[in-house]
Amino acid sequence: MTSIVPSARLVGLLQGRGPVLVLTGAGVSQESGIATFRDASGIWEGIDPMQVATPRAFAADPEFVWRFYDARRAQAATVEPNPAHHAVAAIEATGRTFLLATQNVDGLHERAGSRSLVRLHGSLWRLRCTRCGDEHEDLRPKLAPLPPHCAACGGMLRPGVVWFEEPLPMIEFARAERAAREAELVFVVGTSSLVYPAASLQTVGVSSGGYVVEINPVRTPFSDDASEHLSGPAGVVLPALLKAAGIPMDRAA
Ligand code: BV8
Ligand code: ZN
Repeated sequence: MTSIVPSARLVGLLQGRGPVLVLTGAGVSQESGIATFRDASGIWEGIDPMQVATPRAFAADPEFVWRFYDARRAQAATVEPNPAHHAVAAIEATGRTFLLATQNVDGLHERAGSRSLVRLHGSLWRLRCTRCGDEHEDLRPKLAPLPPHCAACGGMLRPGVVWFEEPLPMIEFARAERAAREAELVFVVGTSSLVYPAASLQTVGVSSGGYVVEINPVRTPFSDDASEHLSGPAGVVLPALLKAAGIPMDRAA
């Protein structure tokens, strides 16, 4: 069922105390000004993801790949979390059993106050040494020179993200999968549900009897399986839903 108005059942579940899982993709950062991957002016525009977001691409031309990620870090540093990020943090703040599993690497959920989260595809803000494996957070918006090198061993650093054909972090994925099995209410926000195994989590939610709500301006390959599809931008739909459920948002605008 596609609607812009949440059902009474959804409002009731949101007012309840059952476990909630929120799954997010690039669409939740779109209203912050970060282009999604696949929309018209998406981040992959003119760039084949397989040319920049794979280990082979990095091995072939690390400086080219680093220029792509350095630009994304610089942009993510200049934007702010939007009401969608704040609404997700507000649901967590109710104190009910909660987990956010995000495919996003921009760090905006963390800046909006989300704490109970797993990053399924890593983070732009973490760097990992290709020689000694040291991984650390580096919040500098511009890295120079590119590619950066390890202070400990001089090895070349790579972005701490999960590239295509790389496995997802097992502990994080297992935590998200367990939450999907146990959730009474699952939100699937701003994702095209095309990238696996992340996109399998919403289906686990459905098959485990959860009420799975998709929030997206358009329908996706998952929409037919969703319990409810709220059609609209997450930064509008989520705050309206929280208002209907009487959940306060400290930073709505
Ligand atoms: C793996 C980090 C195995 C880096 C990313 C064929 C079939 C099935 C699977 C495969 C296949 N061939 C290959 C695979 C596997 C592959 C895959 O799924 N490929 C896809 C393309 C078919 N997956 C992998 O390779 C994964 N690894 O399988 O490993 C393995 C196992 C063991 C040992 C070795 C190997 C790894 C995948 C992770 C790749 N890394 N990101 C970086 O960011 O640079 S993927 C990246 O793209 C994102 O993280 C995200 O996951 C994905 C983009 O998806 P979305 O976030 O959904 O964004 P998108 O633009 O697509 O959609 C935005 C949505 O928002 C739209 O629906 C739009 O309508 C909506 N929207 C827009 N505005 C708003 C909005 N919604 C709400 N509000 C708005 N305002
Ligand atoms: Zn090192």
